[in-house]
Amino acid sequence: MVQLIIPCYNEAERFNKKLFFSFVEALVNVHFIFVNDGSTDTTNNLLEEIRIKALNENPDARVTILNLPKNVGKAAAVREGILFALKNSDTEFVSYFDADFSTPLSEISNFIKVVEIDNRRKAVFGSRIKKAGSHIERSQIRHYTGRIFATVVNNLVLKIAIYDTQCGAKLFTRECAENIFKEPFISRWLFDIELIVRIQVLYQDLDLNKIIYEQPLEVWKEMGNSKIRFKDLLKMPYQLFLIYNKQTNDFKKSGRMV
Ligand SMILES: Nc1nc2c(ncn2[C@@H]2O[C@H](COP(=O)(O)OP(=O)(O)OP(=O)(O)O)[C@@H](O)[C@H]2O)c(=O)[nH]1
Ligand SMILES: [Mg+2]
Repeated sequence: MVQLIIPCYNEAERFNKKLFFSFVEALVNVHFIFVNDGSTDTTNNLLEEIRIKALNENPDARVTILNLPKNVGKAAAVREGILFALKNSDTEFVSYFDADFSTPLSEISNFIKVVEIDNRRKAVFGSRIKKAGSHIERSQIRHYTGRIFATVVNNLVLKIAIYDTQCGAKLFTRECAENIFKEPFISRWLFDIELIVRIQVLYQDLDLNKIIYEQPLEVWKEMGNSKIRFKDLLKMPYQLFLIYNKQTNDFKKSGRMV
């Protein structure tokens, strides 16, 4: 079974219920875990309404709401959701998608396909590649800043080519998730990079290109009302430095120098 975590912070206005229910019918064997991260609006009521409607429409629907008493940020909220999901012995895959559905939930089927087709794959990342045949609607400024960010991170920290580290849609096998979500994250918004670093350390004797698969998304739409604040952007270079340091230490501890 796939456990799909959706972190929600003050999503009462932005959350598109119609869109959510249009996906739900097609997704069998998916357990939705909404993590309400200390929202101060009516997100709690919205999620409860969704849960009841989903059950009314389909008694087998699986929707869980985790209410965190205070706001801990996306990284910690996703981690809470994943740790909760891993307690279920039926869990084969865990995944997280943003609540604005910039990545449509229907993409999850492609994620599962690519991981099932090759059992060396442990992680699938949605990748916003603008190419013929895909519909990636992203503002020019975000596209270009994203490309610069990815290039810097690839060259300085990861030393491998990941086209899109920051896409909010990812899936992991149980075995991988049990390891990489064990420890809390350093950063609120760069935890995707921390996850990649943890994967590098965990599978250091294997070919990382076979472990991580980037799935080009068919559709991705920028939804606006981003919750990343300017203050968060300013913190990113220092957080990247901390992640880099931690990576070096973790490799040293495991006997490998970078
Ligand atoms: N748990 C938690 N989730 C948050 C917080 N802030 C944002 N989120 C969630 O993180 C996800 C992404 O937030 P967005 O505001 O869409 O981020 P974005 O800047 O639009 O990022 P892109 O969509 O990738 O461009 C959503 O599911 C939010 O609800 C927070 O403080 N805590
Ligand atoms: Mg968004």
